[in-house]
Amino acid sequence: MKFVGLKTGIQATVSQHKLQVFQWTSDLHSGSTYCSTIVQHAAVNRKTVDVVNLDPAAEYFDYQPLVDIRELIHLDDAMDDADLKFGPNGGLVFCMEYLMENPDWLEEQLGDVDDDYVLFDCPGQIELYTHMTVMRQLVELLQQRLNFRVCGVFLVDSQFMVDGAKFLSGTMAALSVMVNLELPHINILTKMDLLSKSARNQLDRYLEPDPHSLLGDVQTGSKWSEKYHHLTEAIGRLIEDYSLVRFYPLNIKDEENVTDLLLMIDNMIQYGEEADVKTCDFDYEDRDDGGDG
Ligand SMILES: Nc1nc2c(ncn2[C@@H]2O[C@H](COP(=O)(O)OP(=O)(O)O)[C@@H](O)[C@H]2O)c(=O)[nH]1
Ligand SMILES: [Mg+2]
Repeated sequence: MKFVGLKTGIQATVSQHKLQVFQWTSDLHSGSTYCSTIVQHAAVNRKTVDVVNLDPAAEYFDYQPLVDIRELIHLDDAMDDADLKFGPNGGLVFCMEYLMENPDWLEEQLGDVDDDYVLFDCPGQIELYTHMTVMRQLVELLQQRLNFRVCGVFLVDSQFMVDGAKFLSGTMAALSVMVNLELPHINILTKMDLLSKSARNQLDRYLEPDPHSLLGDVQTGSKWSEKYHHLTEAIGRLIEDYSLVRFYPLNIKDEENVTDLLLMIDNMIQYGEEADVKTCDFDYEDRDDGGDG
């Protein structure tokens, strides 16, 4: 097996039957670290995970990319062009659309990815995932033309989730992405290693969200929160009643934590289900114990 995957991310695998997984993460700065963590973790377990860099503005990452969008187009190409004159956000969207206009390039660069497990390290701009169509087109390309099995991995910085209002807004962002992409999806809280003990305790209260507990935190006594109290309450209840959004806290320094996460993703994309059982020949030592066995 080989594997394919993404940051604001996509994780994808391919099997002999052209099963592929796509891991995809939208986040506030953790995506490339996530990808290299998974690559290193896989290597320790003697598995190969490839990473495709899809961030046209990437300056640094700690893995050897299988494919790098910057070889097709760099953000600077869109921003420096005298005719295009894009700023950073428009330029980024232009680059992603340019990629979608060149699917042959991506296919050729990926090469023969049968059985591969690939991470697609995506740019972090959230609008690409919440309401634009370009990432959805990319997912469709991977699924339909390249036969990947794709899973969206949405990375949210845990440091931005430790108060009630921020947690609600992070949850709504995750929900928008889930609805827009219609993919098997996992939400990850990153940088758990950086949280203080009290912040971690605060966050724990939200991981099994109790809308009353959230609301208690959101009510600041401001005019705004009084006015929209019922709306906030309704959103909290909706999220809880329908188990719409869950978060997986990830500490990249905890091997077991990473293993559990990968197992969860493997289950979602049914990775390994078609793998053959490995057989191994043993040389049994001659036993001359004279027994009857
Ligand atoms: N301690 C810690 N630092 C992290 C973690 N994830 C990212 N960082 C740091 O945050 C910065 C940005 O991370 P990066 O993965 O490049 O973000 P990207 O822009 O989304 O690709 C880097 O300095 C990383 O070392 C994490 O889980 N723990
Ligand atoms: Mg990056």
